[in-house]
Amino acid sequence: MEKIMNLFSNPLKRAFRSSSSSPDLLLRPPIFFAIALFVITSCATQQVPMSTPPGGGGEANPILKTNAAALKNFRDMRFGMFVHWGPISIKGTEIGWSRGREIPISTYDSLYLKFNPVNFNAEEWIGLAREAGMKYFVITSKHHDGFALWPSEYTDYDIASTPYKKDVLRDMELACEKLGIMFGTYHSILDWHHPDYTTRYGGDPRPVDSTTMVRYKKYLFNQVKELVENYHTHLLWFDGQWEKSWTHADGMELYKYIRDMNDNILINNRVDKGFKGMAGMTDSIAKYAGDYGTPEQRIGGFNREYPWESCITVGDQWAWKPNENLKSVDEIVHTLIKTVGGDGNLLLNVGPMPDGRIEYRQVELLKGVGKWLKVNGEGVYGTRGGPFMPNDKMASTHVGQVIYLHVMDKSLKEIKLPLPQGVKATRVSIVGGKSVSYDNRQGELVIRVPGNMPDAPAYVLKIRINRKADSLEPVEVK
Ligand code: H79
Repeated sequence: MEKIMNLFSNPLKRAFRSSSSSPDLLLRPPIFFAIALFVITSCATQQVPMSTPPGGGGEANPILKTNAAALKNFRDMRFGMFVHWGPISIKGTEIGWSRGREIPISTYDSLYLKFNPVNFNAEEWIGLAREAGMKYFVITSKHHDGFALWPSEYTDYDIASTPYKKDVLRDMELACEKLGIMFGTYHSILDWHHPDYTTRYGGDPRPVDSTTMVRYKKYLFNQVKELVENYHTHLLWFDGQWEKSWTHADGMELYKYIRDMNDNILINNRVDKGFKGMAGMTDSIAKYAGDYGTPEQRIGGFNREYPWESCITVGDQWAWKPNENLKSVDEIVHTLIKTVGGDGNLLLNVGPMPDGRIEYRQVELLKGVGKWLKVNGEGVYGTRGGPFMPNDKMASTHVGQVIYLHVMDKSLKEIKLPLPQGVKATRVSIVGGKSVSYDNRQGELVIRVPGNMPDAPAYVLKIRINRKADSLEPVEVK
């Protein structure tokens, strides 16, 4: 975003500087201003294209399109922190899913009476997200277990009824605002705890009455309104839309309800029924509501048409699990590279402990990713994926006339990249460092990798070419 803002504001600054430093400003003919205005507006429109995104409110709301500016901002951020947290962290089993399975329902539903995260410090969490190079934050305001992480007017099954009592969601919202991280909320549509929700799970014996879904929807909409109006959530990450209790019409209605309250909010595709399987994309974007696709526990396929974000855990589980197997810094960086190389965002999940702290091992892991991004973030933020499609050795991103080649396979001595006729490199360097030697050959660019590359999960080559990189068709590299 910073980069884009700079591109956007530089011509303005230049124009204002040259005019304000001139004593004869008022004597200049109007043509000067006309030219200046033309330069400003044409630069701005060239640098920040605002084409109509494909998503929106679904077939019931054909003119309600995804907010293009909000989507662009979201895509430019590329990397966010997902947090799954609640009373279940006391048991260390999976949030939502372990209710009535590993943990008996009555035990699960009483855990909140012991939830007392005395070491919780929102600024530590958000500060860690920032140090990891993340630009946005999404917290489970409510998971499938129905517990509300804020003092909700509409239920007593919430943070206010715990021994801790304090409004942790408010703290997170304020910490995000203070530290410049976008605040978002994960909210489960299904609610296996609520009496009016009409699908039961985990052997829950309560009878269902299909007419009560009307009441449940009211409850859900009211809680969403609290998140929008009282907590200023910028992103609603819905989940649990797949059960028969929730319909396509309900999805479109909820999408419109939110956009009518605040047009800048982004809403994922799980608000509606278009989301199919964990590949996470929407079948018919015009039919179903949602602004972007949500591949889960996998890197999405290369796709520059429909925006997407992969959500992936640092360990095996969404909520905290003691002694969990964690991924390595290399694995996370490679996952990020392949994701942005496919033109997606990465929402990396951590599960804090029941006392409110994030486990030391997870902290170290995130800091390691941040260290890499501090050097190489130029090739991540504000970029788009391609033209070289991601594989296990490398992935690419681009901005303007620059292609960033993220190389994960450090054994490569020479890299051959296919380029169309007439497209040539004019400079190749290591991001933040020295030039690299290369040859423009017939239909390919050959880069000779220097011997002493930095010891990092990947290195990034900055390849300047003689035209805009988004004019190149995506291509596979061997
Ligand atoms: O909130 C996280 C998951 O709880 C939720 N979406 C992410 C963001 C989710 N929705 N669907 N699924 C997860 C797939 C369900 C997988 C399951 Fe299992 C297999 C449920 C029970 C067995 C693995 C083990 C996941 C939960 C327990």
